[in-house]
Amino acid sequence: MAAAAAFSLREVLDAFRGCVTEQREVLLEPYLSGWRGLIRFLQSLGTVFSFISKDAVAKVTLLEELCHQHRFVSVQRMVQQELAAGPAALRAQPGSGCRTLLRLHRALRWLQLFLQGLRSGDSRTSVLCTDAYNASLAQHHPWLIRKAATVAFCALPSRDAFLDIMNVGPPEEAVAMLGEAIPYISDVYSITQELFEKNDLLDLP
Ligand code: 1Q0
Repeated sequence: MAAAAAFSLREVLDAFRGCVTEQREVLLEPYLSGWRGLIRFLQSLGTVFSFISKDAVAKVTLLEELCHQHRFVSVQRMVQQELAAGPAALRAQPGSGCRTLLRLHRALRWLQLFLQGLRSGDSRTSVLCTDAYNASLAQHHPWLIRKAATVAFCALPSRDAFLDIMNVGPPEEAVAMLGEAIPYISDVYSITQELFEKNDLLDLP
């Protein structure tokens, strides 16, 4: 059996870099491929995290299917098309692209904060991860999920192991690449945030 492809931060960086067009649209294909790369990383951390990776895979797969079916190219087009039938219809649709993307979008904020923490040099990855989670996703999760997530974070590898798994060479290079990746991820995050805010979609059930 072929070994699963190793995680490479370079690929994830390239995907997020390729997301934003000159017109400041967020392209779904590289966005979802960035997430696929991150999920691969999460899967390599062990079964403690599989309840998280399963949810992420389900969301990415659903969005890939919707993109294929409806030819959504960008997040902007998806919002526009899904809103065409009116906001009430969109709110009543549990499998919409918008509500699904919103979940990943909130997780992107977690990622942004977590990577900033990793870059800062703090070696306590589980603390960094918990702080990033509490400042982002946690407010959208019920108690049981918050509890399970916090327990799983205790199983995170050390900062050195993290930098090593990024597969970009020595720690200094990995840190430099984090510095390169964060602005792209932040850009994608803020464009999407503004779009969802403008269309009153930030609390889609
Ligand atoms: C490295 C540690 C990973 C920690 C991930 C932090 C996120 C914790 C999220 C816990 C989610 C629990 C599963 C279920 C959640 C759903 O209830 C929730 C809402 O969905 P719905 O349909 O019920 O309304 N789903 C979500 O909020 C989406 C969560 C997606 C999480 C995707 C996380 C992917 C993480 C990738 C690892 C990136 C590591 C980056 C480090 C790279 C540098 C080496």
